[in-house]
Amino acid sequence: MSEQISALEKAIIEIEPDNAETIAKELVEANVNPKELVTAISRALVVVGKKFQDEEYYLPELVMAGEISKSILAIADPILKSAESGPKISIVVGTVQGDLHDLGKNIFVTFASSAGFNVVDLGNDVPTDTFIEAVKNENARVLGLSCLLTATDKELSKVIEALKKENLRDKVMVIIGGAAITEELVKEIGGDAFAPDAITGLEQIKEWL
Ligand code: B12
Repeated sequence: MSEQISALEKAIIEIEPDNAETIAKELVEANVNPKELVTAISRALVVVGKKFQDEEYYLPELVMAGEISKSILAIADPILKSAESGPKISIVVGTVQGDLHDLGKNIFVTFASSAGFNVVDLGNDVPTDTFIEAVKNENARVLGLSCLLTATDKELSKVIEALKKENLRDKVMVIIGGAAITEELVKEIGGDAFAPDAITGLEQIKEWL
């Protein structure tokens, strides 16, 4: 079993979707420990993320690794569901209102889910009220906002102001990513961290919690 786990990690790292799916199916049939499976995906994604940061891998590999992980998680869904135990830390994520870009946010969602977080993905073009409702309902510890258009960056301040108004600002850490975002902007509008990429974002969240 541990050899197969290593083979699965290698297939993700080397971006081999067919191979990864075959191994994942075998592991599920062999009743793999779900925690071991998720940890393996996570470890592989960390390696892929490092390769991306070191410019050994580029965007297509990052996207593909995310897709492969998603399909493995889908294959493993039955055993993952049966293994869910105890309260999980919730992260609410979405792309701000007016912005339809969601590829980067989706990569982050895959990475964070693979790391074992309960990720509530609100999709794209998300109005402020929807973010606020979800933070409340999910008792979220982290709110992840994605924004790729300079035309929609005012939406970020709207969300942060609404969190303050609802007395939620102290309860939730706000991390923001996307092509329109800079560290300075995040500071200026009162966010907690800028995520230049999904892996760095996830590392920051793990540091917080
Ligand atoms: C693909 C794309 C599109 C696709 C989006 C498809 C989709 N489903 O997402 C389509 C064709 C729909 C599109 C439309 C438009 N686009 Co466009 N698009 C892009 C493009 C080429 C790539 C974006 C992308 O997916 N990158 C890949 C992902 C993986 O990277 P990423 O989003 O940055 O995400 C990473 C990090 O930022 C971070 N991250 C992102 N979000 C989050 C969130 C959290 C919580 C965390 C932790 C991390 C994180 O992690 C990710 C992975 O590491 C960019 C160019 C660019 N350089 O970004 C333009 C770009 C963003 N688009 C642009 C524009 C102008 C538009 C349009 C207005 C064009 C038009 N005239 O219609 C429309 C707007 C539509 C709308 N209302 O949203 C401009 C924005 C300019 C600006 N400063 O405002 C850009 C920069 C192109 C340019 N140079 O002009 N676009």
